[in-house]
Amino acid sequence: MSSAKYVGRALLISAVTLSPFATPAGSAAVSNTAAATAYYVAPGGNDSAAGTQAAPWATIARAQAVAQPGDTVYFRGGTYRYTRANSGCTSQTARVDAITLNKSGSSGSPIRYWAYPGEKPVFDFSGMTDDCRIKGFDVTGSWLHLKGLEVTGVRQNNNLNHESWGIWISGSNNTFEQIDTHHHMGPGLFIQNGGGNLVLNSDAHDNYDTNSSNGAGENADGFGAHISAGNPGNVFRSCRAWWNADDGFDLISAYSSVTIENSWAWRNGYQPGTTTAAGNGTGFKTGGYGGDYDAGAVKHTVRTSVAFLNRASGFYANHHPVANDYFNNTGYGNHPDFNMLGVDSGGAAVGRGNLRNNLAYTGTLTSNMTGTSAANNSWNLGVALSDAQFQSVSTSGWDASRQSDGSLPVLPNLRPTANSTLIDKGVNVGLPYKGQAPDLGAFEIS
Ligand SMILES: [Ca+2]
Ligand SMILES: [Ca+2]
Ligand SMILES: [Ca+2]
Repeated sequence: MSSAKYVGRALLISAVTLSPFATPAGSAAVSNTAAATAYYVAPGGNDSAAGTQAAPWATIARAQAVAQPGDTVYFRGGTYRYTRANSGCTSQTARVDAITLNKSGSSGSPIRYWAYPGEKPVFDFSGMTDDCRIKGFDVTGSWLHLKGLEVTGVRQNNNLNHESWGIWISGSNNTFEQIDTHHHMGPGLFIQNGGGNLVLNSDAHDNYDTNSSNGAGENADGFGAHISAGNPGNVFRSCRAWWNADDGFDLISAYSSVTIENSWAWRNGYQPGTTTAAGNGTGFKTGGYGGDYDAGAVKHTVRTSVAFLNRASGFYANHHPVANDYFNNTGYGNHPDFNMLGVDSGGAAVGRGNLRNNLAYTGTLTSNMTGTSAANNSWNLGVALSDAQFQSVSTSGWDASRQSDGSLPVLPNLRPTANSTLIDKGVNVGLPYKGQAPDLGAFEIS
């Protein structure tokens, strides 16, 4: 135990020791710290208090100053309002943070910032007046685990910049779980750098950058990763993105491979809640480097995901120079459902993508397929498609409440019937399946 740690704990002798959550599997062998501690933060708390359940702090900044790897900070329900950043704007194009998480946990002993079970802490940045770019959460630390937090309202208070950001990440090996990030003037969650970050069971919606210098709506994606080389292992799993003014998921300018799986994107590219066009409007924008060939291009993977009613493409290669893997996805009513527009080393347009077991239904199904590797997709097989092949083709209800563990709701929407022509028409791509072979699309039925 370090002396600094001892001093911190000595000041908090009444803090509750957290035994059930303190020892993740496998941590005992590597742990050299004292028993993990639980701290508490609440609206109306006091940063001069003890940080206990009975006497909670007021701010996450106070909690970070004390928390050590392995500790858990619980946030009680209610709204945490921010009116100014933790530093001043040095210019109108500078960047400031409402919250800076720059203290890391460690492998097997993350620092946890969790909603108190059954409660909903809301971080509301809509009252901030800083006259420059704002990050709601600026996560530069690593081995952190944020869970159950709602993050809303980051503003652009001038029109000199491309965007502000709800959650901005440059650390590694962090987990963002059951995060609801919405109504920002910029992306909901943006991985600028770092590897091994997991975004799990999280939602990003209704983000709209009305004051962007390059056009209203051009930059507010739901989720994005735009990382440099050497940062593998970023994963978006079971996430949803809807009514974002630009794209649902965006991997432009990512130089390390990213995986998106079990995720849904719909109605992106509009002013939220309307059919008025805004930004690019792609469900899953899976790469690209500004339209140019780039020798540093990497392969991304998008699988078991659904895109529907996006203003532009459901799944879009965005001039990517190499073939990404697109396995077992469902596109419905996008423009088109799958657009594999890539670029070759001479700068010419060419199809790029490895597509297996995908399902495209209604509207224009595909474009720019010449040059791709595409087999066992619904359009290759000539599978007869009709609404009757699905339990439902409803495009509403996809934003239903998640299950208690945060996983996606189980809906009939775009899920094949048990006797659908889509059953067992796929080929083994290494994903689990039922029956004789994988089914087509994002949902394995039988
Ligand atoms: Ca855009
Ligand atoms: Ca975008
Ligand atoms: Ca099957």
